[in-house]
Amino acid sequence: MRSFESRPLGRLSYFGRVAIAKDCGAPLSKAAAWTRVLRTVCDGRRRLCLLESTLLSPDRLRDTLPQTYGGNMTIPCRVLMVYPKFVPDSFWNYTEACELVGANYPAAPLGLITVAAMLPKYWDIHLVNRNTEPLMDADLDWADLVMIGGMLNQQPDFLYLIDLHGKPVCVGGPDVSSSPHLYAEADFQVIGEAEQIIEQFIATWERGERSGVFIAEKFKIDVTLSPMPRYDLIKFDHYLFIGVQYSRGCPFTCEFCDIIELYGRVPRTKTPDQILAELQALYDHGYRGHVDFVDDNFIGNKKKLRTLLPRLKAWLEERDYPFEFSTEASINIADDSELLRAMNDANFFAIFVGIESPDPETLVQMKKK
Ligand code: B12
Ligand code: SF4
Repeated sequence: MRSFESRPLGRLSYFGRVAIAKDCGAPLSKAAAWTRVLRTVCDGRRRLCLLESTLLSPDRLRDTLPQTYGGNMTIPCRVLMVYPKFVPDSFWNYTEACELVGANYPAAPLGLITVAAMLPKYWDIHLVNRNTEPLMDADLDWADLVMIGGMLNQQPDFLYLIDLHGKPVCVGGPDVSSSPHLYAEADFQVIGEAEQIIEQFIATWERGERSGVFIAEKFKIDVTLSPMPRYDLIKFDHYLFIGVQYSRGCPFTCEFCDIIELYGRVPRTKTPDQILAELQALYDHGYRGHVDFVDDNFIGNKKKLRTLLPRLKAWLEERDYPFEFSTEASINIADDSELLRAMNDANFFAIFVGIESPDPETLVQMKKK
């Protein structure tokens, strides 16, 4: 009866019927349920698991499980997510614009909060954006694992953070994916879009291993399966705007741009329902105002965009226009007045356009005729 399956049980533990509950004496709000399978009976059609549940305080749970089961259990993990400082004096810090409206930095770290949504629900996550708030020793002391992500202009601070505290560090994001060799000192590297490989990292961590490199197959992520970002982790009043991502990838090939290397040439889009759910989440968290569609090229797939825009318009109307939108798109948007009108109707007030070159030959090379 007491024979015990030693495979990871974390996800199993929330299903099935609790047979025996032991009291650890801690108040319920401070206790965590650790449930294990005592016996599995299978009649060919159904599987019945007899579970034993023990209430332990979170600290005892953390201390007890790895010793008892050789690390072969899913246990809570305290994750400190850090967004490194951007280099000072970058035009893109929009320092004066931020000062004007009392924000600390233009945009929230959407990559990190998207990854946060992929981590097990029983992991605790604390996010520190070094561009908006200080990173305290207490944050690092608290953490079991530090996860850092960022882009090229964060590289100096990113590299500094890797060695800061001797805690295991997992790195990812665009700069790590572009230049993994620079981040070789990190214990774990997640290269590419995380949706496909984060499970491998989690499994490795939960097996008790403390290093690894995980490489996503390029451009294979179905973004319709990307989870709802953890908007609850960000402090809205720190930012000029909040990002939402509709698509990844761009059909052009501007030679200075990392997009096609990082996200591919075939734009992959989320569904209208998915985008409206993300906006609804922002709305429910109380956010109002400027939302930026952080797509590489918002009009990369015009056909699909045309189905999204009327839905966006209707959604805004029903809620009395809580958001106004901006985005990035290639200049050929200027040829499509119908699309521009639909974007205007959906409350887009600004489109960021890059003029790559005034030279027609160069434009032809970039597939921009
Ligand atoms: C919005 C945006 C901005 C915003 C700021 C965003 C912010 N949060 O701070 C603004 C407009 C200010 C900006 C500015 C710049 N940006 Co910018 N920006 C973007 C853009 C369009 C979207 C970013 C985003 O939110 N993505 C959505 C999330 C979900 O995607 P993601 O971050 O890639 O995250 C995924 C993976 O990378 C991974 N991941 C991410 N983080 C982590 C962390 C861990 C631990 C793990 C495991 C995984 C992981 O998992 C996620 C899910 O798959 C990207 C392009 C892009 N498609 O991402 C460029 C991009 C990041 N920017 C880039 C650049 C170069 C710049 C500038 C230097 C512009 C310039 N040319 O001068 C400036 C620098 C800013 C500064 N302050 O100095 C490059 C970075 C290239 C690189 N190799 O690092 C990109 C990729 C665009 C490009 N043209 O190549 N940017
Ligand atoms: S159009 Fe923009 S996103 Fe596309 S390749 Fe050129 S610079 Fe990059």
